[in-house]
Amino acid sequence: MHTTVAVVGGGPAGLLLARLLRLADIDCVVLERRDRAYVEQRQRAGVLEQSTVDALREAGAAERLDAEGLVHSGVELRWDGRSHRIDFPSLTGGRRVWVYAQTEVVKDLIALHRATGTPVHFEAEVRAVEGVDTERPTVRYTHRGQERTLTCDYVVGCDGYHGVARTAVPQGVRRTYERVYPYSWLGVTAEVPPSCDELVYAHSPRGFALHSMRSPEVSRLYLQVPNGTDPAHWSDERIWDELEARFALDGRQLGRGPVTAKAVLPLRSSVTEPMRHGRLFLAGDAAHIVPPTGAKGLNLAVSDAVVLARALVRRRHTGETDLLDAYSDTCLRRVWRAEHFSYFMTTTLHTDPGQSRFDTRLQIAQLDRIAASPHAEAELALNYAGLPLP
Ligand code: FAS
Ligand code: PHB
Repeated sequence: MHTTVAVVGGGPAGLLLARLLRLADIDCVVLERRDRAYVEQRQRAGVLEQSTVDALREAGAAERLDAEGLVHSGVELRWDGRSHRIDFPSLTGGRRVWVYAQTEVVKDLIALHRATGTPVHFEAEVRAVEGVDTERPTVRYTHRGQERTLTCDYVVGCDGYHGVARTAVPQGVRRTYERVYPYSWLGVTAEVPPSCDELVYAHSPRGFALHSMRSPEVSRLYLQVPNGTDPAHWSDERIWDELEARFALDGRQLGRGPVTAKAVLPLRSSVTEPMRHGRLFLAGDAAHIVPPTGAKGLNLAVSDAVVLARALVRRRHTGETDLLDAYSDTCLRRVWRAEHFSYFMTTTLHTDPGQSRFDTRLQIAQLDRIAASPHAEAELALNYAGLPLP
């Protein structure tokens, strides 16, 4: 088989890229190693920044998002017995965020591909990406037990942190920057109405906690736990007791209900440069990972897909490769901004097991500053609601 663009990975980056290429009549094939059910139910991100919502609308993939997504105009910070709400529109010129789970974004994109016939092959595991320095790269994969080969004009690695595409960038060319955090998140889904209208990020001597949601009936919560934590050691009662202690909701009880899912997520920052080598492009988690404290992971994947699609369309329509040649630098400027913001939110709000009382006072001083300074507040709001696409 031959196609113009071979897309490795059927997560948000790969599925949106394929949708944008389809709209521009550029043929592509998506190869996804998992089955559709697995990809559609995999619990991940929950917050879409303004640019992501705009991009999904332009891709014709936002009908359900606009009908069911929860529009949020701010977030609440809690620390040292204090609470402060950050308003987005007034600080960002009208930008907001939407709470709409990544699982739903993926379902919406897959439904569009099934309706329009874009070849998205599930249970198709890519084994190797070769010839990226030639004009005809080759992707070798297995599909339902059969060894197969796909040649293409361009190959895009959208295969996440554990994917293979990144390894097609020669060792001597590839630069990796990485930081592993000394704590993880226990992510919890519970059949109980959220106890708050907007997200609450809590700094506590007991550890970080985040109250998010999936719908008016379903809460999504996170709490900082030691690396290597076994979720089986966290009963529903222990989860709710610990969350209540960390949120310290003055007088307000945290609504409790059955926990329907719980999993431990290690926190990591990672960037692979360059995001392009020859005919190979990297997008999304295949190129960069952020700790989810800043809610940037999914949004960066969308941004990469939009920038790359724009470049491939320009190449198709004009023969110009200037946007393709600038792809890596264009994306990395936004990636590193998001990396810093995610690092800032993580290190300001989490209690490192070994941190001193001095470190804790610095965190409290930083949070006090955000509450006291419209400039510090605006910097957080602009980063959280998301900067305009490049
Ligand atoms: P993805 O990892 O979503 O998709 C990559 C796809 O490639 C997968 O479907 C995989 O099966 C496929 N693949 C891998 N190797 C392949 C191969 N060899 N052949 C074919 N296919 C292959 N972000 C937030 O903003 N908030 C959160 O709360 C949050 N929680 C997260 C929890 C977890 C457990 C993880 C891992 C990530 C979380 N993230 C969160 C980040 C997450 O949302 C990612 O940023 C987002 O999924 C990135 O999308 P993609 O780049 O498409 O990568
Ligand atoms: C989520 O709802 O899953 C979520 C929201 C905000 C974050 C991380 C996760 O920072």
